[in-house]
Parts: sequence; structure tokens; C-alpha cells
Amino acid sequence: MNKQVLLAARPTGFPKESDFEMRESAVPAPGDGQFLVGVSYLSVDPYMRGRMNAQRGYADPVAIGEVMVGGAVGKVLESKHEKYRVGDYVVGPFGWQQYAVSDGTGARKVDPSIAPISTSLGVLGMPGLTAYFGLMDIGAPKAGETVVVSGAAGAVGSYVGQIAKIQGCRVVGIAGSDEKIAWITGELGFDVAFNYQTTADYAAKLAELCPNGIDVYFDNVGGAITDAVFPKLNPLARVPICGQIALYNLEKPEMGPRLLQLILMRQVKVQGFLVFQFAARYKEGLAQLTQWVQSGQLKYREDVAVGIENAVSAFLGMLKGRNTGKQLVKLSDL
Ligand code: NAP
Ligand code: FER
Repeated sequence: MNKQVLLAARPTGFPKESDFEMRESAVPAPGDGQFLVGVSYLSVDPYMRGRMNAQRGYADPVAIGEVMVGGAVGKVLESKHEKYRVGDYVVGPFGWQQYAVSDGTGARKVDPSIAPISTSLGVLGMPGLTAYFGLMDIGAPKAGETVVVSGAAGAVGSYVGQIAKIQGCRVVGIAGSDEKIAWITGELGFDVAFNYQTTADYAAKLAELCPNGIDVYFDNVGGAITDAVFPKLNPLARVPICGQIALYNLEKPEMGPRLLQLILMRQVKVQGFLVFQFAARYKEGLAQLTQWVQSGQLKYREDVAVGIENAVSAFLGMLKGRNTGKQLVKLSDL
């Protein structure tokens, strides 16, 4: 049987367990041009919160009663597809389920001799590419500059800070627990960082930690943290807007400060981006990320929940900051 997690209801505010539903159905059989994958790891990501809403973003919403969308990696168990053979490892948009049939759309093979296959959902996958292109292309960091990253102990943020260090920057991280701060300033080599959950005055803390101002702000979170960062931006600063997780569960928008005059006067470049816009350059990005991982310059951590029964709690936990590094759900040892 194939255990699946379906969207049961559209959330109001922060999602609940009851917005999801488990179902068991027969393991599907691949038709011509398709293969069957047995999933080893499922990724839970912030963008999935958006796909639970009724409004269309870059893709259609998940319908009520439909399997939740999500990237996953596993092994080909049966194949009628000319490019995929039984035993190949493959990553793709297989959804929150133990088995999936795919025609290969959005999928690619994974070489398990390069790194553990789970990395295809993290540092050598969508989050890694997000960090690489968002920082390098939009942030355009130069050696000696100060780079601030929010969501710094999550998947994207932990890679961004390390890539900025590789570029010779001074890196300042913002994250939500003392353990996360210890990890990013210790093992990951961020220069300094602070815990926004226990810091009352973000502006004062940023002034203390960024004596030369801020040249690049890689924004993963938005909200009050971002409001405090903007006034510290230097002339000609760059601000890649990667995520706004502090807003994803709000039912109505909050009022923030009016920052456009500051952006004007300081000649700041603020640019939102989606990783998909760099699809034509994924090969380049994965090659560079792989080289950094293999040389030990880019470290990664995975937070692994076990069993599809725990996918919902892993997802809700990630939205609350329970994860350090990339949140995954292990479904099998295939
Ligand atoms: P992640 O950072 O591994 O996990 C989410 C983290 O967000 C949590 O661990 C939590 O850490 C933090 N968080 C939750 N609520 C918060 C709040 N109110 N204020 C501040 N921090 C909060 O997830 P990820 O996959 O790496 O994604 C990070 C961001 O990048 C998300 O905003 C996501 O939407 C975005 N993203 C964008 C793209 C793109 O193409 N533009 C692609 C991938 C990801 P704390 O303990 O620090 O609060
Ligand atoms: C993300 C947040 C938002 C993300 C994609 C989006 C791939 C896109 C949203 C939209 O188009 O509505 O973390 O990651």
C-alpha cells in the first residue's frame, strides 16, 4: 500500500494537524513513458504553506483532497521510461507519499557516489541553488563587505552565510535559538550572530554587530527583523528578497515602516527572486556547490524526522523553527 498525506482543509493562520489527512491507496503501476519511485526522503519546505492557500502563486494551489506537493528522492522500482532504469536514484516533485509514478517532469538522476542522496533536497538541491544564485547573482558580495543573513540556521540561510565567507565577507547571522547561534558561529564560521527571540532591540544589536554598516542583506524572513536591518544598509547595498516566512501565516498584512525613501537615498537594490528563474543555470550552480561540499568549505546539517506519519509535525515544526539545517522526512531505507 501507498501511504499518502493529503490537504484536508485550507488553513486559517498557522496550519494545524487537522488541515492534513492520511490515506492509504494501492501502489500505482507506471504506464508507458513512466517510472515508479519508492521514496527515501521527503522534503518539507516553507513554500508549501503558500500552496495550501486558494490563491495561485507560481503554481496552482494544491486542491483539497489532493496529495501535498513536495520534492522527494528515492529509487526507481519499475520503469517504462527510456531514461530511467530500475535502481536509479531520482529526485523530483513526487509529493508527500511513499510511492509515486512520474513521467520524469521536473525530475533528475542523483549520483549517490557524490554525496548522500538526501543532499539532493538540501545543499545540492533547490535550497542550495537558492542560496547560491540569490547571494552570488543578486547579492553580488565583494570581499571585505558585511553580509547579514536572516533565517541563518535554516537550510538556505546556513548555506548563504558560508558562501559569503568563501567570498571573503564578514558574515552576521540572525536566528531563533542559542543552539543555532552556537552552531553558525562555531562550526559554520559566521563572524557573529544573535538570537532574535531573546534580543529586545534588534536595531541596537545590529549597530553593535555591524560597525561598518551592511552591504548585503539576504532576507529569508521579513517582518520586524527586516524592518530593523534596512536603516543599517550602506549606500549601494543589495538586498535579495528570498523569503518572508514571518508573514506566511498572517491572515492580514501588518503595517511596516515606509522604506522607499531610504532605498532611494542609499541607492539600495532590493530584488525579489525565485530559484526557478535560474533553471537554465542549475548545472553551473550544482557543480559549484558540489565542489564546495567536497572540499569541506560548505558544511550542511540535516534534521531528519522518521516516517510519513511524522511529515505533518516535521512541516509544522519547521515553520516554528524547530529545525536546524534542512528539515527532511525519511520514509524508507530503499
Ligand atoms: P528553513 O530556514 O530551514 O526553515 C524555516 C526557518 O524559518 C525556521 O527554522 C525558523 O528558524 C525560521 N522562522 C520561522 N518563523 C519565523 C519568523 N516569524 N521570524 C523569523 N524566522 C522565522 O527553511 P528554508 O527552506 O531554508 O527557507 C528559508 C526561507 O527561504 C523561507 O522564507 C523560504 O520561503 C525561502 N525560500 C525561497 C526560495 C526562492 O526561490 N525564493 C527557495 C527556497 C526557500 P528560527 O528558529 O531562526 O526562527
Ligand atoms: C518559497 C517561497 C515562495 C519558494 C517559492 C515561493 C521555492 C513562490 C511563491 C509564489 O510564486 O507564489 O520558499 O521556494
